[in-house]
Amino acid sequence: MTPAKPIRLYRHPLSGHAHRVELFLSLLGLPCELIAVDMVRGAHKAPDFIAKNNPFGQVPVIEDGDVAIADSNAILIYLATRYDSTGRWLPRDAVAATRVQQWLSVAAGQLAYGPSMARLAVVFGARLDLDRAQAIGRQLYDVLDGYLAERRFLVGDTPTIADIAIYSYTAHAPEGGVSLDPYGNVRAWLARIEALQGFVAMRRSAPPDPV
Ligand SMILES: N[C@@H](CCC(=O)N[C@@H](CS)C(=O)NCC(=O)O)C(=O)O
Repeated sequence: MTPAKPIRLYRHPLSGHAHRVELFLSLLGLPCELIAVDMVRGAHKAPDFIAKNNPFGQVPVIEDGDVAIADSNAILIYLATRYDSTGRWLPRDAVAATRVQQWLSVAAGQLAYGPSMARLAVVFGARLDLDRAQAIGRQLYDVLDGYLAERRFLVGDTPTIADIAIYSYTAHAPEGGVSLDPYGNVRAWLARIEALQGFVAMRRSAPPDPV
């Protein structure tokens, strides 16, 4: 199934949350229109943007016809449920679907409060506890590296939206001073995602100066 009109993705080019949606749209081969949200000028808090089912005024948001959806993980669920007829990206089996959700929770938890926030501090100068964010990142990758030692993807033998949700901020973790050098299994998993047909990268930001 394909949408009648291109899906509109409201995003910022340096947002990993938005990138995970852009990546998944591309992997599914769905037509889309990328719309830049001028976050510097506060366009994400404008009433018309909040009115897109987006109560927190954040990117990303998609519009698919008259359906507007905010929150990157919610968008991944929507796109997989609506457009992936194979059921590969979001398995229907109860246990596999639950395992996917487990990683979506990590994406909204440790990944958001760790590598994503560390990058927010370093790249965008956000005033937050960088040491704590970096420590959460290292704890996350200590676990993830062990988990991936025997696995090609996070759930099952083929990629799911769990991999997409964890990918973007992990690939860009070094920009927040969370090095992936110690984590060979994580780096091999990133490479497997980057080898998928339809992969699109997120623009890199300069890594922090070494301390
Ligand atoms: N839970 C949201 C988080 C999205 C998010 O944090 N977006 C950031 C940009 S990466 C944002 O819009 N920040 C502005 C704000 O929170 O006011 C999701 O998964 O989409």
